Parts: sequence; structure tokens; C-alpha cells
Amino acid sequence: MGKRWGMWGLAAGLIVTAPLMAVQFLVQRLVGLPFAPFDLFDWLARVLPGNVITAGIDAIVGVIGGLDLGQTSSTAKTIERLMALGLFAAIGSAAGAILFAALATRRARRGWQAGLGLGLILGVLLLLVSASLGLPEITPLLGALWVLGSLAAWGLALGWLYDRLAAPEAARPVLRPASESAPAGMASNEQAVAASTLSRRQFLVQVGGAAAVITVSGAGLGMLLSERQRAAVTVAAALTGGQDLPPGLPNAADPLIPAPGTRLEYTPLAEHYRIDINLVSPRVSEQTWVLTIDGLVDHPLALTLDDLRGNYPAIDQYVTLACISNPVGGDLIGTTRWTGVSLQRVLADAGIHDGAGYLLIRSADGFYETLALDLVRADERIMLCYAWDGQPLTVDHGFPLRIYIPDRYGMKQPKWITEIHVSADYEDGYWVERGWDAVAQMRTTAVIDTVAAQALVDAGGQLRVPVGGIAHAGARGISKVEVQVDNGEWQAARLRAPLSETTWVIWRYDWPFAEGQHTFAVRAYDGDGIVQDDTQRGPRPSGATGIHGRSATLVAPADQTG
Ligand SMILES: Nc1nc2c(c(=O)[nH]1)N[C@H]1C(S)=C(S)[C@@H](COP(=O)(O)O)O[C@H]1N2
Ligand SMILES: [Mo]
Repeated sequence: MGKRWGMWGLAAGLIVTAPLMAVQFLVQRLVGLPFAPFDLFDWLARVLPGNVITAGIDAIVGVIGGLDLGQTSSTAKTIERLMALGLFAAIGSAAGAILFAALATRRARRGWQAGLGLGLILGVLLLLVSASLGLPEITPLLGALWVLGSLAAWGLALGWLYDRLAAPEAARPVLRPASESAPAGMASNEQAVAASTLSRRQFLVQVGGAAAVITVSGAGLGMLLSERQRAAVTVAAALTGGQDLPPGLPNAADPLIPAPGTRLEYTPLAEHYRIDINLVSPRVSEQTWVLTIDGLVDHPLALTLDDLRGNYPAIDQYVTLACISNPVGGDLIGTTRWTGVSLQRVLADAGIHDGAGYLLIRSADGFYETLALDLVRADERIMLCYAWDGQPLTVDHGFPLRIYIPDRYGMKQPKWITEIHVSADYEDGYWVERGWDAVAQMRTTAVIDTVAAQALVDAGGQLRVPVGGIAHAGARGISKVEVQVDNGEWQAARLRAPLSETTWVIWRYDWPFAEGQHTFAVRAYDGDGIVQDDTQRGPRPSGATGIHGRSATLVAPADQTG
């Protein structure tokens, strides 16, 4: 009895959970109220043990790389979103199964009351989850009511379904319009009965159909809205950055032209990778946001964005940011112009006490990292940044404020900063606590972006194949890049002047053409002349190392078609 009702409950749970998700999604797109499936997933990512999360991320990055699913960071977000939706749907179905089984074993009557109770309990739990991530700043009360109300409606619908299914057949209404007439020739009495009774299965199929309509239209409308918002961002990017390099780059006069197929030296903002612990980026309002600087200071500060922009000189730096999870040759790396203020200057205004040793930096999404004051004193390039590529930071990239720390992977550099607490004691940061390197110094790495087999050049009668890519060694700079073909001698590549001493360097090597299949490998030396680590090592725990290689089949130009 209980078991069979468990199956009905599983189906009913899915039937009410799917439209709940769709409607919540649509409302989130429209007015920014919480979307429970994503909030739940984001919350789980924070509370589950670090090694579980890390294994999960590794698996996702591995699958994306292995199946060649496109840009790692955006594909990973899509996979995580699908996981979040699947998880929520599974929980909803399971809740339905449990409720139905419990009601059936106790032969309970008013299922709707139990359903409402269950909805309210789950609503309160999800409300706590959403609240721990931060309810929408403008309408926290509305956000709370929405989470509670929509879950209550969900529970009510679930309980109502039970009541209908458990009731005698005659009590199950047909969801067909009343005007639709029954086949001619039926006695009016029969007709009434036929029109008003349905088997459980038929009934559930009808309700399921209605639920599917709501789900598809809600989700579709929501996706349409997302597409619109994305398009607006892309248009803005096209107007300001576009596909070509922006004018006025500091190395514009360098004569070295990148090998065709080399990535853009200055990453268009819309293409910059994004990595963080959120499916929903924290939306911080400029009106209420302040940066708090407190702890071991003479003058605790509460700085607005205008304070930061107005009271300190603006500094521009070209920066290459990379994620420590980037595999050798991966796409979790990008270069743009960061604008902000010197952290040394801001701290000077706060007056740091003698006993202070560390800055505990906290963010609106609950992320945190620790920065040693010794490092801040030694590196005047460390800055608090409010603009990228000449525009305010986008929501996804940390609006209103993020930090730049040269030579460190992204995991050490919080976005959406709200607080800097000056402390005597060191504390592990978010990813350090989860097993990643506490220093996270950027590794020396080189990548072959292209073997331009279709763009051979004729250099004084000698055909050559342009080979090219990037090399990067954090803030240490690149002194040399070498290419090896078919395991032969390492040959020096030409280097383009970088955008700054901390950005990646574009290299190019024109290899004397020879037909057939060839393998190409590349290695870089940092600014101190130290060659990169050639051990093949994955990202965990301190950044990937190893030689990047590529093979290409070269065909003589006369034989090339097209
Ligand atoms: N508040 C916050 N800051 C964060 C993170 C985060 O999850 N939350 N992720 C970090 C990591 S791991 C990286 S690689 C960089 C990525 O910055 P981007 O998304 O702007 O490229 O942000 C860093 N700062
Ligand atoms: Mo990262």
C-alpha cells in the first residue's frame, strides 16, 4: 500500500516541482527574487567538505576538456545549473513520495493540510538557505515571502493531488472545458459519469500535462529574458571592445604580428573566463555598499565607491588573471585593463597598528581570503579595483570592488569585497581550507594556440609555418620561449612586447616547412631565466605544470585545396 503510493507520490512530486521551478526561474529573471534550486546548490557547495567539491569540479573540468565542450568556465556553469535543477527536482519528487506513503499508511484524509505543512517546513529551510547567501537587497521581505509562499503553494498542490487520487473515482474532475460535448447517443446520465470520472493514471496524466505547459512556458519565457540580457551585454562589449584590439595599447608599435589563430592579446570582456562559487552572482547595490576597514587600525573606515574613486588617484594596470584550476593549455586565463586604487594608500589612511600581520578580506558571497601585510608593503601594484576595461566591474566579475594581487592565482583575489579586517593572526582562505595551495603563486606556463598550416609564409624562398601562442609567469615576466618540433632541438621563438610586466607574452615561431605529420612543443623561461617545470601535473593543489604540445599535418601549398 505505502509502496504503491510512494510511486504515485514520486510522480506527483515531479508534477508539482517542475512548474514551481519554472515559475521561480521566471520571477527571478523578471524581478530578481531568489531561485531556490540555484540557492540550494550554492549553499551545498559551501557546506559540503572541500574534497567532495574539488573532486566535483575536477570531474566537470575533465569532462569539458575531454569532450571538447567549449569554453570551460561558461560550460561548467551550465553543467552546474543542470545539476542544481536535477537535484531540486529529485528532492521535490522524493518529498512527494514520502508524503504520499505517509498519508496512505495512516489512511489520512486531509492530505492538503499535510502538504501545506510540508511546503511550509521546506519553505522555511529554503528561506534559511537563501538568507545565508543574502536575500535580494532591495526587497528582502518580498524575497522571504516569495520563498515561503511558493513552497506553501507547492505543498498545497501536492496534498491536493493526494486527496484527489485517494478519493473515489467520481470525485476526480475532468480538466476538460465543460462546453466540450460527449459523443452523441450517450444517455445524459452516463454522460455525466463518464465526464466526471477518471482513472488515477488518466488524472495524473492530465494534471501532468497542465504542469508541463506551465513549466515549458515559464522556463521558455525566463530563458528568453536571459537571452535578451545577454544580448545587451554582448552589444555593449561590441561597442566598447569589439573583436579587434582596442586602440592605444601600450605595445601597439611592436612589429611582431601574432601567428594567425593566436588568441587575442587583450581579452574581450564578454569572453573573459569567470570562476566563482556562485550560480547567482551577488547583486550589490552601489547606494548601500561600503568597504569596511576595521580591526587593528587607528581609524576604522567605511568607504563608498565615490570615496575610493574621488579620494585616491586612479591606477591602470594591464593584468593577466588565471585560475589555479586552469589545466596546461586551458582557457581559464584572460587579460584586460584593471583600474583601481593603491591598497598601500588606503591602508595608510586607516593607520595600521604595529602588531598587525594580515588582512582578512571578506566578500558579499561569503568568500574570504587572507593577504599578508608584508606582501602589501612590498608590492605597490596591489590594488583595490572598481573598473575593468574602462567600465565599472560587471556583476559577474565582482561589482563593485575586487582586489588585484600580482603573481597570485585568482583564488587569492576576492571579488565583491565588503570588508577588510586587519588582524594579528593568519587565517586560511576559502579554497585553502579546501585543500588548495596557501600561496598559490602563478606557475610559468606556455601554450601553443596555433600551428597555422593554412597560412604559410614565404621568407626569402623558404616556406615557413607560423606557430604561436602565449607564455605567462605571473609577475615574473617571460625572458625566453622555445619551440621543439618532432623532439628535435629547442629553438628560440620571437616575443612580442607584453602589455605590462605582469601580463602574458605573445610568442611566434616560423618553422621551416616540411610535409607530413609533426609534433610541436613549447616551453617558457620566466624573467629570472628559470625554465618552466616540465612535470605533467594537474591543477590541484598548486597549479598545473607540464609542456604544452600540439600535432599538425602539413600539406604542400600546391596540394592544398580551397
Ligand atoms: N568573492 C569571490 N571572489 C572570488 C571567487 C569567488 O568565488 N568569490 N573566486 C576566485 C577565483 S577561484 C578566481 S579564478 C577569480 C576569477 O575571477 P573572474 O571570474 O573575474 O575571472 O575570482 C576569485 N575571486
Ligand atoms: Mo580560480
